[in-house]
Order: sequence, then C-alpha cells, then structure tokens
Amino acid sequence: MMTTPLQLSAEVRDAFERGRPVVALESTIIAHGLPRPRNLELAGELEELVRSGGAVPATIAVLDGKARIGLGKGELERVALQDGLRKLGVRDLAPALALGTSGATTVSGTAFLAARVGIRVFATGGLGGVHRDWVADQDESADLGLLARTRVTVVCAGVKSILDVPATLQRLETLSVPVVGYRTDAFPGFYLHSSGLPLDWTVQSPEQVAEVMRAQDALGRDASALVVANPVPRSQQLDPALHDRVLAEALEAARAAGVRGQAVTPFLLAHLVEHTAGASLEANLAAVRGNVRLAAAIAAAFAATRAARP
Ligand code: PSU
Ligand code: MN
Repeated sequence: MMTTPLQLSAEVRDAFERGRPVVALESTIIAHGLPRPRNLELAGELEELVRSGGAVPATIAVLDGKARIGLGKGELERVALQDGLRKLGVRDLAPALALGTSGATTVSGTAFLAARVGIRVFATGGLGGVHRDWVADQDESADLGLLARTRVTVVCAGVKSILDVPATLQRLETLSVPVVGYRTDAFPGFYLHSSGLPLDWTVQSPEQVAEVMRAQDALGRDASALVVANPVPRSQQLDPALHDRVLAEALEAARAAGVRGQAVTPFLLAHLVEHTAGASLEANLAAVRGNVRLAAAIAAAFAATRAARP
C-alpha cells in the first residue's frame, strides 16, 4: 500500500506548526521555461524573495515518485539541471508517483499539490491557456480547469502572447474563475505591462487581495481559485513594437517549420529569446520576481487577517 505520497520540507513543516505564511512556487518554469544556468540562479533567488517578504517558500516538484512540498538546495539543483525531467500536469501526478518518476509540476500540478497540503498562495510567471490553433487541435491548458475547482490564489503576469489571450480570458469567465488586476484595469501581457484587454476588477493592496480571499471563503461556493494579474512594470517590459514584430515572425517560423503540439511553446519561446537578444528573457524574469514578491505580501496579509479574526 502506498504511504503518504506528499513530503513536506522541514522549513515548510515548521511554518505550518507556527502558523507562518507559505508561498508555493512552480517548478516547470525552472525546469522547462528558462535557459540554464539562469534557471538555477532564479530558483534560489525566488525562494529568497519569499523569505525577505516575510513568508516561507515551498517550491513543488515530484522527485523519484515523491511529491515534494519545499525543496532543499540539492533538490532545486536537480529540478534546474537534471536532463530528462518530465513536465507534470495534474493528471500526470498519479502515474508519476506510482512509477517513481521525477518531474517538474505545471501550474495545474503545483496548484493541486499546494491546495492539498493547505497552502493558499501560489506564485508563477504566466498561466497556461487557450492555444491559438485551438479550433484545430483543442489545446487548452489543464491549468484553466484546475483553477475552476481549486481554492488557491495564483499570482501571475497574465498569459504569454503566444497563446490566444482573449480566448483564455473568456474561458476563465466561463469557468467562473475570478480575475483581479493588481493596480491595473487591464489584463497584463506577460512580457508587456498590458495586453490591451480590460479586466472587470482591480485591487490596490495585498490586504485587499486577502479580503477577496476571505470573501470567497465566506461565500463558501464551489472552490474556485483567485487569479491575481500583476503586470511587469512598464520600465521593465519588452519594447512593445519589438514584441509584436518578433512574435509575428515566431508564429510564421513555427508554421513554416511545421512545429506542432507540445513542441510549439518551447519553439516560440526560444525564438523570442534569440530574436530579442535576450530582452524577452529579462522581461520574463522581472515579471516572475514581481509576482513572487506580491505573493509573499498577500500570504502575509492573509495570515494576519486569520490571526485577527479567529
Ligand atoms: N507559461 C510560461 N512558461 C511556462 C509555462 C507557461 O510562460 O513554463 C508552463 C506552466 O507550467 C504552465 C504550463 O502551467 O506551461 C502549461 O502547459 P500546458 O499548456 O501543457 O498545460
Ligand atoms: Mn497543452
């Protein structure tokens, strides 16, 4: 029989015992979303950002068939550097545990495991979403469905513009997942401060986000997530004209090369990094850092309201 498949790091266990705020961090962006060795540097840096924000980091991954909530240094190195690490969405978790597999978890896999152990706040870069050729291949990330049934607060910088951004926002509406802009009334464009698409709700502070989370709990409806859309600062965004030009070229190159399915996203992202001379990578890193800082502040504010209202 399988014993408890979830393993908490000592730091995370200690945080739970003391009632300290914890922030979950996704591992797929480390393993598959960023080039080496910047990915390993960033993994450590993100954990430090959470700690300096007054919370405890829990980077989540599956190693040798064990779901790990909080990673040590050597484990972070494996996630960043090990060849052949799988990409695990929520549906992959059971096979991975049963077969002793190692893999990085996507937003859907990470959010599921975080919620399962009672971590409420989760920081990532961009959500998965509806792909541009959805009509042909029905490729919509499992992230969206998982967020419709999981009580977790996800801080992100929107979705990458390689996806169909209006369709992704529409799906979030259909799935009844609330999306609030952090100090913005436009959905962020990941590399860009704004995607140009409007949002219905804006919040101004981590305390306000914590109030929305409290209201979700008080309503007690079916357990949807809360998406906090936090734009990269304009000063650190990719130049919008460069973004639009290189994205169009990347989409054309993918079409010409006949790239399909799971290979499309890595192809487009690599094209963007190369043809913006690394500027897209810098904007990507800035967005993720900003999300992690905000997530720590939200987790701290949420823990404070719990302390104030037993
Ligand atoms: N967006 C990014 N970088 C990423 C991802 C999304 O800018 O690395 C990853 C996240 O882990 C997200 C996943 O959850 O891709 C979605 O993959 P799929 O479309 O296969 O569900
Ligand atoms: Mn997909």
